[in-house]
Amino acid sequence: MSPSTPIAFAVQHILLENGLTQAELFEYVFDDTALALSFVLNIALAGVTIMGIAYLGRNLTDPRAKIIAISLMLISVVSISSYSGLTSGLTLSIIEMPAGHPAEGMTTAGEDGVLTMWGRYLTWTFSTPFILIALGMIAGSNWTKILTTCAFTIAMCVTGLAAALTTSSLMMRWWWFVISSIFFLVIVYVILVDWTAEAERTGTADLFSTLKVLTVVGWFGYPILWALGVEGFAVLDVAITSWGYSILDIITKYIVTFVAMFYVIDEPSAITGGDDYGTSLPEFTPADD
Ligand code: RET
Repeated sequence: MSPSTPIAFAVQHILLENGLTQAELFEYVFDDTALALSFVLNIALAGVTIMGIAYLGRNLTDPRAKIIAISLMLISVVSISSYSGLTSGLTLSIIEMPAGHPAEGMTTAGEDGVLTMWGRYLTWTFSTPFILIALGMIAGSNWTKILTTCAFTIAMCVTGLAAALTTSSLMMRWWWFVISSIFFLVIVYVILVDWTAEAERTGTADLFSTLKVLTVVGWFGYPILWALGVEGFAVLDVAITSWGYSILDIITKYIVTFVAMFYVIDEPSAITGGDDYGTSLPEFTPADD
């Protein structure tokens, strides 16, 4: 079967090129206790968060409050899958860096190349839209803006994946990084300008400003870590980079989730949609046949 997209082709090519078997990668992860812990801690936290939301949200009745709670839960559903992929060695590869890269010529477990956790970039494609759906709904924004940020975060993550997997040229790796960063700035703009103003009108400004700081500050950490980590200037080693991402994930996912969830469970009027929410013709009662 031929791959349908250039990204799929790149992933397939790199996987075939990678000399280590999945079992060897699995062993490599568990030989490095710090690296393994950075994955396993997140599996545990995602599990606790999923159960926490199920418990806290058990009495929710309002449809809007429920959508927010489900979006929050889906962030951790993606996360537990993402970290299971990394832990099992399924979404890791040893990738040779292009000429001129600071990690050029490095070896990992006897193989030429550096350990690349490409599963992270892939799974952010699925988790970050749920963060933005929850934030946008809390701000009281409209679906045009919410879906715009979702499209841009998907574009940001896929181009970030391309940056990590490009082995042909150093310049092209950074070019992908630049495109991804531009998409990222679109999201930051919507959060800081549009949603901040909308949250003020909606009456959720207090909660939104806490979530905004956690999200914007936390999200800026990812490109900084990418640039400093083994993928970029290689100032930080793989285990430190991995811990960095795991800590950022704790802030941008689990802490954001619980801050939002504790507000939503009271179903304040600034959050709720009422019985007619989602009906195309509110107060329309179908006639009996
Ligand atoms: C990359 C590298 C390319 C440039 C930029 C990046 C930004 C990544 C971000 C990730 C956020 C992830 C979250 C995950 C939670 O599940 C891809 C690192 C701008 C902002 C919040």
